[in-house]
Amino acid sequence: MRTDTGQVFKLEDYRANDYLIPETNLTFRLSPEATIVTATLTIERREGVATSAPLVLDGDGLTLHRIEIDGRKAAPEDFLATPDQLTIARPPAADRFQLILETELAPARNEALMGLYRSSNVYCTQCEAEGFRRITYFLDRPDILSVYTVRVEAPRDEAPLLLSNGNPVEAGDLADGWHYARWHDPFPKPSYLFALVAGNLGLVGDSFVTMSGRKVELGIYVEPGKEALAGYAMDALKRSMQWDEEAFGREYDLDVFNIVAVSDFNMGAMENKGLNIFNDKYVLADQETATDADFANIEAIIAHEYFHNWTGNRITCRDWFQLCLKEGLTVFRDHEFSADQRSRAVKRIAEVRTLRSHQFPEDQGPLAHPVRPRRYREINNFYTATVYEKGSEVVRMIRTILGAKTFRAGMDLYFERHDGEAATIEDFIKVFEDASGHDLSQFALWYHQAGTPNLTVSSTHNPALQEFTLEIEQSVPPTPSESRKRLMHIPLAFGLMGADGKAVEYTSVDGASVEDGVIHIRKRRHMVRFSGVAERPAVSLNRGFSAPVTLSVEQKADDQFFLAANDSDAFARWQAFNTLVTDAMIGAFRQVLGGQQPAFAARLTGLAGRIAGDETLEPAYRALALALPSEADIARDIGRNIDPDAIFAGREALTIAMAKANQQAFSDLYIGLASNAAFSPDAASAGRRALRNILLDFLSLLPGGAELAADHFHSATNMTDRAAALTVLAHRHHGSPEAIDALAAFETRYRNDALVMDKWFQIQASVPGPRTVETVRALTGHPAFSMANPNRVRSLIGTFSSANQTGFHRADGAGYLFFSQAVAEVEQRNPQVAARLATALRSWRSLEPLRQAKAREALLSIANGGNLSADLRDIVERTLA
Ligand code: B3K
Ligand code: ZN
Repeated sequence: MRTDTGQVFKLEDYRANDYLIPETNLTFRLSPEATIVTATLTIERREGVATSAPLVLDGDGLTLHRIEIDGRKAAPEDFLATPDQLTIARPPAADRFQLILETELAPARNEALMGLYRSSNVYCTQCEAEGFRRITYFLDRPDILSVYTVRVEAPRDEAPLLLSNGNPVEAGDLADGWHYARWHDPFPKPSYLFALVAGNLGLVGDSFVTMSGRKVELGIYVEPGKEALAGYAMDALKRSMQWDEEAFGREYDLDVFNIVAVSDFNMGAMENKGLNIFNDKYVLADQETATDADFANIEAIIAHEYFHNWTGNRITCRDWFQLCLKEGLTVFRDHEFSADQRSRAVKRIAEVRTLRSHQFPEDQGPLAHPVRPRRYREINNFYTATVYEKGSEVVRMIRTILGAKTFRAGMDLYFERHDGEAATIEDFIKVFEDASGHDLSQFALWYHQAGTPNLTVSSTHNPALQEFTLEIEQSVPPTPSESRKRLMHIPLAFGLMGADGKAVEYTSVDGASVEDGVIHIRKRRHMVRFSGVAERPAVSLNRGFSAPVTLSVEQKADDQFFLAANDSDAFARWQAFNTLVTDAMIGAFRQVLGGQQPAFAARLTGLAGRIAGDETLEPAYRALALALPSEADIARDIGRNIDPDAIFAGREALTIAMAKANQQAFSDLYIGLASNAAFSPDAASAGRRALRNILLDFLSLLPGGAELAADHFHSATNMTDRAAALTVLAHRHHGSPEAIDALAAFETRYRNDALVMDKWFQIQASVPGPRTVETVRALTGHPAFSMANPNRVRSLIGTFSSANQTGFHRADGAGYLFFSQAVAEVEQRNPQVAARLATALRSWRSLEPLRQAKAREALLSIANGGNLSADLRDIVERTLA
C-alpha cells in the first residue's frame, strides 16, 4: 500500500513536539513472518504544554496488537491507530506516563529495506531517515532523543548472534532453543540511529585503546567464511579511531564498536550508534576480488561512519532540513582523513572530479536545492551530492576563511557547546563566528542559496605603471523557485606566476581583501589591482579548488600551457591541463557536428606525453591527468543541445591522437610499470597500477591493442588490473574474440561471487554504442542478476543510465524505454532505489530536441504509471516541472 500524502514539509514550520520520550525499552521476538515488537516508552510532556495536548505518534504500515497506557489496557476510545499513526487524544494528566505498544512485523516480506528486514537470512535494520516508524509507533524525528534498552530474542541455531546499539549487558537461554541478549545504550539518541542485527555471522575481532586508555572491543561481522576479507576494513577502522583523536581530539565512547556487513542495502552504510551496518561492498576486499578504488572506498566509508559518532550521533540534527550539519561535515572529515592517509593532491583532484560530475549537474538542473533545503516532500530524496559534497565544500571554505587553527577552535567549541543536542546550521555557523570574531552572515548564503556561482575573470597588465589587474565578476544562475540570487562571499585562492616558475611578488593590492593567497569576493565586481608587478604574470585561479564555482576566464592558451607544466599548486596544474583537454574536446565535438575530421594541436598531445613521463609527479597524479574528462563532463560544459554521439566521437578522436603521438613513450612507460612485487593496496602501489592501466587504455587503440589488453587481462594478478583490462576489451574492442573470451573467463571465474559479478554487469552496461541497451535488457535475465538487490540494480541499470551516454541516450529512445520499464519494476519493491535511479534523467533538458522529446515521454510514462510511491513521484515531478 502506498501512503503518498503529497504533503510538503517546510523548514519554517518546525516546532518542537509537545512530548518527549526520554526512555525507550524494546523487546524483539524475531520471526521472519511474524516478529513481535514490544515497545515500552516513557513519555514526558514538555514543560508548559497543556494536559489536553494530544499525543500523535508516527507509524508506517504498522499492525498494532496491544496498547497499554500507564499499566492499563487501553480502551478502544482511548486511542486511534491507523497503519500510519497512533493518536492518543487524551493522554494521562501526569507529566510522565508509560506507553506499551505491541506491533507485529514481517521482516521477510520487507523488500523496501527500510525498518526491520532480512538480508540472506540475517535480520537487520535501516531506520534513517524514517524507518523506525515501520517498527513501532514513535515520535520518529531526530530531535527526540531517547535512552534505549533493547532485548532481542531468537532461536539460537538460526541466530546465534544478537546485536543492538550500545553495550551488551546480559545474555542467556530461553525455552525451546531460543536465547536472548540485552543491550543498553547510555547515550540519548534519535530513533534513526536505532539498529538491530541477528543471525549467523562470522566475526573478525580486534581492539583499540583510546587516548584516555580505555580498551574498546571491535567487531566486524560478515557472512561466515568471508572473515579473511574484512582485514582491510578493520585496519581502516583502527586508523580512523586514531585519526579522529589526533585531528579533532575526539575519542570513542562505548565499550564496543561493531560493524555488520549485509548484502542487501539501499546505500553505502549507516552510522547507527555503536553498531554500524554496511553494504558488504564497502567491507569485503582482497586483491583477488576488489579493485584499488574499492579499497579506497572502504577506507573512506569506514571512516565516514565512524566519524559520525561525534558529527551526527553525539551532536545530531534538529530536523531533516539540517541534514548537511552531519553529512557535509562528516564528508569533510572523511576527505581530510583520506588526504592524510594517502596523497592530499590526488585526493583533492578526485574529490573535485566527483563534485563536478555529481553535484554540478544537480545544481544546474531541475533538482537543484540549497545545501540546507527549505522544503521537501520525501526526505530520502535529499541525501544528495549537494547536501554531502557541496556541504563538505562549504565546511572547507570555512576553514579557508578562518585558517586551520581557528577552524579547529570553532570545532572544539561546537563539540563543547552542543554535545548531546540536536543542532542546526545556525548553531554550527555561530561557533565559528564566536571562535573567530568574524561575521559569517554573507558566507552563510552557501547553505541557503542553490546554484553554482560563476566567476568571470579577465586580467590586464600595465608595464608602465607596473600594475596587474584582475577584473572579477560573480553571478549565481537562477534555480527552481529561486530566480533572484544574492551576492556570495567566495574565497578564491590564487597565485601569480612569473616566467621563471616562481611566485610573483607584489608590493600592495587593493580592490578586495586579499589574505594568505585568497581573494575574498563579496561584491558583484571587484577590480583587484596588484602594484609593483613588472612583468605580466600567468594567473592561477581557484587553487586547491578553494570554492565550488565555475570559472569563465579569458586566458591565453600560452598561459594555460605554462600553468599545466609549471603551476606550483598541484590541483591548479591538473586543472590547467584538464581545461586544455576539455576545450580541445569541445572543439572536436563541433568539428564532428560540422562533418569535419577533428584535429588537435601537437603541443597538446605532446604535453600529455610529458605529463605521463614526468617522474617528479606521483603516478596517481599522472593517471588522473590522463583520465580525460568523461563524455558527461564535456556535455556539462557544452551545456545545451547535446548530441552524445558527437561528443563520443570527439573524445575518441583526441584519445587516439594522444595515443599515436606518444606511442613509444607510453609503451615504454607501460612496460616499465609492470611489477612482480607482492600486492599491496597502499596509495603509491595503487597509483602505479592506475597509471599503467590508463596507458593500456591509450595503447589499446593502436594496432595490436586487443592482443595487448588480452595479455594484460590473462596475466593480471589482482582485480584492479583484471577489471581494467576487461573494460578496455569490452569498450574498445567490443565483439572481438578477445573481448568475448575475457568476458566469459571472468564470468566463469566469479559466477558465485555477487560483488565481483557486479563489476561484470557494470563493464557491460557501460559499453558505448547503440547496441548496449539490448545487452543490458538480456542481462536482467542473468542468474546472477536480481531486481530485488540494490547493488545488482545499480551495477546494471544504474551504470547504464548514469554512465553510458551513447547507450542510454540512443537516438531512437530505446534506452529510455528500457529504463522507464526497469524503474517501474524496481519501484514495486523498493521505492527509494527506484527514485535514485530516476535521477539519471535530470539533465534531459540539455539534450538536443529529438532526444529531449523522447526523454520527456519516458518521464511522463513513469509519472503516469499509477500508484506511484512518494519517493518516485517527487523526483519525476520535480524533473518535469
Ligand atoms: N546516514 C546514512 C545515509 C542514510 C540514507 C537514508 N536514506 C549514511 C551516511 O551518510 O553516513
Ligand atoms: Zn554520512
